[in-house]
Amino acid sequence: MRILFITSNKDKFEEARSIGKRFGFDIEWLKKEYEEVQGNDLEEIAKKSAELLTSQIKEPFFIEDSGLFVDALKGFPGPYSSYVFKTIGNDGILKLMRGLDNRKAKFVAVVAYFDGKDVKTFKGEVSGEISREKRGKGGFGYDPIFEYEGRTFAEMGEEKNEVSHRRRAMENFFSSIQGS
Ligand code: ITT
Repeated sequence: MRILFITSNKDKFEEARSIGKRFGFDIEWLKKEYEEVQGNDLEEIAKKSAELLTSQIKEPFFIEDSGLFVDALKGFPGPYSSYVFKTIGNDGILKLMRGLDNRKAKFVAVVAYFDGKDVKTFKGEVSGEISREKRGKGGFGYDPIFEYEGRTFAEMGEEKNEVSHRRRAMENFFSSIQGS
């Protein structure tokens, strides 16, 4: 089955395509920057942003909104992950975390799918830790500082797609549409 993924982020698309392939879905990229509604809750942001897009895109599509939530920073950058990455970036996060022993963090992804009629959301989460320094050459965004079972996502290559927040959200999404 072919499904349209709307995102401006090529890395997100590549990962989604690779995950989709494992489940027999052919993910097609519609490269587009869309208006992201503001808010504190990823699920609500994804749902409302997809609903806004339905005025332009009439066929079924999905978007996906992700965020990094750091325990010791009370969930920051969370829904502001995109802005924070563009401004202070990984070095800024590492600086904020200097001297902190609680390194716990999670990545959350929410897929919002428009089936031609309604928008439904599917969530995926992965727990890990913020590393003490950037490590690894793969991945994108916060991958060099997000550690999962001893390796950063940037050190995991394709294995990231077996355990990531994106994988988990997409797995929930695929299993819900598989039977329909
Ligand atoms: P679209 O909204 O156009 O899809 P985006 O890059 O703005 O693209 P998000 O809002 O979902 O995507 O991403 C928020 C930030 O989190 C952004 O800076 C990404 O680089 C980062 N991010 C998302 N998924 C990630 C992942 O799997 N690994 C590392 N960083 C990630």
